[in-house]
Amino acid sequence: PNIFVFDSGIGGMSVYNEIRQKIPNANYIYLFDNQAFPYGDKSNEFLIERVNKIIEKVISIHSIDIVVIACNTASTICLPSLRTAFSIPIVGVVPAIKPATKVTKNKCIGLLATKATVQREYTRNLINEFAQGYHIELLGLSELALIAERKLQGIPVDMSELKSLMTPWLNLAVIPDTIVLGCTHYPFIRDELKIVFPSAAFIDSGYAIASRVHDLLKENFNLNRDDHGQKTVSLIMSTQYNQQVNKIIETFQKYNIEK
Ligand code: DGN
Repeated sequence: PNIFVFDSGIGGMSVYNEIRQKIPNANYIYLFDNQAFPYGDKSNEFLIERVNKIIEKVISIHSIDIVVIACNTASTICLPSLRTAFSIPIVGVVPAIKPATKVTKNKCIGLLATKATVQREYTRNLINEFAQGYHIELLGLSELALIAERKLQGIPVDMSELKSLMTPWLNLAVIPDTIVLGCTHYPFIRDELKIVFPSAAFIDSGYAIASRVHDLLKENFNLNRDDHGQKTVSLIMSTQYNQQVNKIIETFQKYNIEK
């Protein structure tokens, strides 16, 4: 199968890595929409139009079997309209609220995401549907995705900056014991976040998304790992060329991904 994964930046790579582990015998196309980074600051209308255009364009050039919007900010606003506009399967990434309720002991869950994601009706509905009886602390930050992007480009995370960004939670009477990484960039700074919240469990959506993609594809494709030893071919695309693009491609290569 041909799997198209995209995000505003490198965040979707955390999702891509999970899918690739689950489905090694597939062709992957990864697009980072760096021209419009960060999605977290964009209007709903902009994002809906942008994501529509990207999918339309890519599926008109490449034969794609499934689209993965590896971005919570885009998924929580675009999914409903995309599903009516396109007939190919589209999988989105949304905050893992439900899994977090299975993990928390003190019933206090933190949702860390972009400002846009924490404000979305979609997110509110997820909380109402799956987390009744739990206390949910929301923290929407625009800086964290950039900190993760920088880390993957070799710039270490400034721990005092990270700690000060987390002050609202560090000052709480009850600190969340389970933190949902509601932005696909954040798994890349999980280690640093663990230093700030040493006893918290961190939950991201990567594994669940990989399973969903697998389930949707297995109807039409033989995804058996030992099947035919087909080599994974990855095509990496960006929407703008700048100096960071080469860095990002280097990062992909570190993950053994072909150009
Ligand atoms: N990686 C995106 C997400 O999961 O929300 C957003 C990153 C961004 O563009 N700010």
